[in-house]
Amino acid sequence: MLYPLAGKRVWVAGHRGLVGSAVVRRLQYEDCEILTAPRQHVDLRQPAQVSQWMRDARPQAVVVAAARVGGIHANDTRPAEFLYDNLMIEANIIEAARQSRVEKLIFLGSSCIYPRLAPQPIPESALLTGPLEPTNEWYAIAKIAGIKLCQAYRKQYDCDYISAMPTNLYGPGDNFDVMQGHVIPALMSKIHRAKESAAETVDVWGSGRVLREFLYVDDAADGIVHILKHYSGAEHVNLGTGDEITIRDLAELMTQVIGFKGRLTFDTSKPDGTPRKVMDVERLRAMGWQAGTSLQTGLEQTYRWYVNHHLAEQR
Ligand code: GFB
Repeated sequence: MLYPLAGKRVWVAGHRGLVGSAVVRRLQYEDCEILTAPRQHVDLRQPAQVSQWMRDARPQAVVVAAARVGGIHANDTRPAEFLYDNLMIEANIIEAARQSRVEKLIFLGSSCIYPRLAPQPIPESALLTGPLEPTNEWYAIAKIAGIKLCQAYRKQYDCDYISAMPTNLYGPGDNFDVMQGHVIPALMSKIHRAKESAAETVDVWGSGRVLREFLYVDDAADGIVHILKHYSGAEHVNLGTGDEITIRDLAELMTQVIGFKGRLTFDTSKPDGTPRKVMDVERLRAMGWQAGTSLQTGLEQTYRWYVNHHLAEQR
């Protein structure tokens, strides 16, 4: 192991989000001290607040899980927020980490950093080899800048900062808003409501023919901790399952999990986004890690959380 976490002070930036909260859950199994920054005191887009927090908290390792995120519609309609907020968050954390001599930092990006028509499965080497998918190029550019910041700080300052690129994530703690969320939480809300109101149809965006890869968030957190401990290199590492499914098959699987008996309709006035996006995960497998939760099990666990926590808290 290159970087044992035992006895370390580890800051999870973005601890209330989907990924950050899962990383906090996962780190409880390491013998480390978990640090989280209260949102009301630290706006991660403000450089002075971030460096002050870092000086006070003195983390030795940092997981950059904080980001402005959302599904295809949110990305497509709020480009300035997705570009500005993500650039500021990552630049502030990485520079403050250097100032405070953080030993190890892992920056989290996304599979949308790759060209729209990248070879499939997508190897890490496909970065910056072609044009991006227009619906999420703003987010992608910010995440590519994050990878480059880690590489630049490694090259110029010898900082052990690494990057991991998770594929589309889902699970407990996701954003279930039907307009802003990603496909799994948005469809879960829609299909559940359709079941409750005995509606006959559910509207699925796009053609349903595009392919996506999905990783359960607790698997993602396990992979992130594995990479943090075992990897120290300039190139980013893909984090996924290597499996893919069409949006139609995903939606059908979700109707079974949720118990909805009606029909699916496809709204082709909504964007499809990238036609296909499955990661080449050989580098991660060579490090001795692979995902353990099947899509069916992950969806069942997410649905249970949605009903027992998300809906229960709204009542
Ligand atoms: O998850 P999603 O919003 O993001 O959409 P991307 C995936 C696919 O599901 C698209 C379709 O083809 C959508 O048209 N889809 C079907 C739906 N029904 C729905 C629905 O009700 N809601 C949503 N949201 N989609 C994101 C990027 O791209 O991937 C982010 O925008 C990020 O920046 C993330 O990189 C990993 O997979 O297209």
